[in-house]
Amino acid sequence: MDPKVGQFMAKIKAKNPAEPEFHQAVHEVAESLIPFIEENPKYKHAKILERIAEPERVILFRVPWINDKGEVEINRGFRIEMNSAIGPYKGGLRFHPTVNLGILKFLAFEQVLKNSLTTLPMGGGKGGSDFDPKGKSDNEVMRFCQSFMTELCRHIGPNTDVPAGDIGVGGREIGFMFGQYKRIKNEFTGVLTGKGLEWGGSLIRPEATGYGAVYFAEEMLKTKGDSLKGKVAAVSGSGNVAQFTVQKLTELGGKAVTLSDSGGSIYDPDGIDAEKLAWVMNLKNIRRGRIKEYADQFGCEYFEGKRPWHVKCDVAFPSATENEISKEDAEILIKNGCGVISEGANMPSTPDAIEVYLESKILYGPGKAANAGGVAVSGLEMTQNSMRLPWSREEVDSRLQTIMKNIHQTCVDFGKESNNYVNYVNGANIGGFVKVADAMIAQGVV
Ligand code: NDP
Ligand code: 2IT
Repeated sequence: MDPKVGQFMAKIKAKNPAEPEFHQAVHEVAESLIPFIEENPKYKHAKILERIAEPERVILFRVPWINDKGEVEINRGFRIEMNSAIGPYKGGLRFHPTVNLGILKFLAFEQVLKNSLTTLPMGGGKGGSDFDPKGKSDNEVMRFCQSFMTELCRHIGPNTDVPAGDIGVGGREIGFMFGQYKRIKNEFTGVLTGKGLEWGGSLIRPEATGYGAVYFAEEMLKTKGDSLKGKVAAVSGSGNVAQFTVQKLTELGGKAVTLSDSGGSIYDPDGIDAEKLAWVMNLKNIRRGRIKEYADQFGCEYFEGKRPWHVKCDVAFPSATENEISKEDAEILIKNGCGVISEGANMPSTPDAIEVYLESKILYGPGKAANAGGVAVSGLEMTQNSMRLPWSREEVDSRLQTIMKNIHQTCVDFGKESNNYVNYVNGANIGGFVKVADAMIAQGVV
C-alpha cells in the first residue's frame, strides 16, 4: 500500500471505529485520489480529502411505532448529510435490519461522488433505518413510515435534503412518507423523489437504475466495438434494480439467466423473458414472495443460500447489496468467460474482487458510475417538480442515456492509462471528485 494511503486510512479508522464498510469505501477512493492530489497540490492544501470523509451533519433518532398486535416497537432512524458543495443533499433511504451508521456513511460517501458524476446539481446524503419491512403488514409499514417522517421532516426540504428509495424503500414507502411530510409541513413540494406519477413523480424513475446500468455496460462494450446483443448475463437481486436491468437487457438482445434474493438464486438457462419478468414483478412487488418460487413455477434450478456467480455468463450485473462478489466469485466469473461487470448495487465487489477485475483487464464499471442513472433521474424529477411540468417517457429516457454516456466519457477521460486500458475505478473517483473539490475551494473553509 502507498504509505500516504496507509497514514490517511489509519486516521480514518481511529476516528470512525467499527465502521468497516465506511473504511472500505474511503480506502478505495483514497487509492485513486491520493496520487492525483499529490499532482494537484491545491486540493492537498485545502484538505479536501480529509473534509469529504467527514459528514457535514449526522442525524440519529428514535422511531417508535405500534405493531398490529398493539405492541410498541422501537427502531433507529438516520440521515447522513454528507456534502452540499454542489447542491442539496440527495440520496436514498434504506430500510433493512443490517442498517447501521457505518453502512449509511459508506453509502453517503459514495453518493457524493456519484451525484457529481451525473452532471446535475446534487450534493450527497443517505439515510434509513434498521426497520425490517419483510413480513410486516401495509398498516405496520405505514405507521413506521409516519413515525420516521415525523422526526425526519424537520431536517429535510426541497432545497435542503431530498431523500429517495434504496433497499426496502420503494413506491409504497415513499408514498407513506410523502403523505406525512405534506401533512406536517402543509406543503406540496418535491421533498422526496421516486414519487407516484399522479403526485409529482417522474416517468422512468423506477426503471432508471437498472436501465442506466445496462446503458453503462453498452457504453463500455462499445469501446471494444462490441454490444450486449446476444450476451448472456448473470443478475443478482430481484428487487427494483435487478428487475429493470433484466428488462432493458432483454430489449437490447441480451439474455438474463439468473436472479437472487437473500434466500438463494435461480438459474434459468433459457433466459428470463418479458413474460417471466412480469411474473417476477408480481411475485416481488405485489405478493412480496421469495425467488425460490420462480424455480417451482418455471422448472429451473434453485441454489439455496447461493449467489449466482458460478454460472457461465458474458456479463454480470450485481444488483442486490454490498460485498456480494468475493475474490473467489470474481475468479470463477472470469474463468467462465465473463468480461464485463456493471454494478447496479452499491459496492457489491470486495476490494480483492476488484483487484482481480483490474488485473484481468476486463471492463469493470463501479457502482458510483454504473448505477448513477437512478439518482440522475431523481435529479430530473426535482427539475420537473420545480417547473411543475412533467416530461414524457421519451424525454426522460433520452436524458438518462445522455447522462450515462457523459459519465462513461468522464471515466475514460480521467481513467485511461498509458496502455489505453480504462481504469473506471480511478476514472469515476477522480472525475466525481474534481467538481466537488473545486466547489469546496471556491466556497472557502466551511
Ligand atoms: P430492493 O429492496 O428493491 O431489492 C433488493 C434485492 O437485493 C432483493 O432481492 C433482496 O433480497 C436482495 N438483498 C438485499 N440485501 C441482501 C443481502 N444482505 N443478501 C442477499 N440479498 C440481499 O432494492 P434495490 O433494488 O433498490 O437496491 C439494490 C441495490 O442497488 C442496493 O445496493 C442499492 O443500494 C443499489 N441502488 C439502488 C438504487 C435505486 O434507485 N433503488 C440506485 C442505485 C443503487 P431480499 O428481498 O431477500 O432481502
Ligand atoms: O444509491 C442510490 O443512488 C440511490 N439509492 C438512489 C438515490 C436517489 O436519490 O435517487
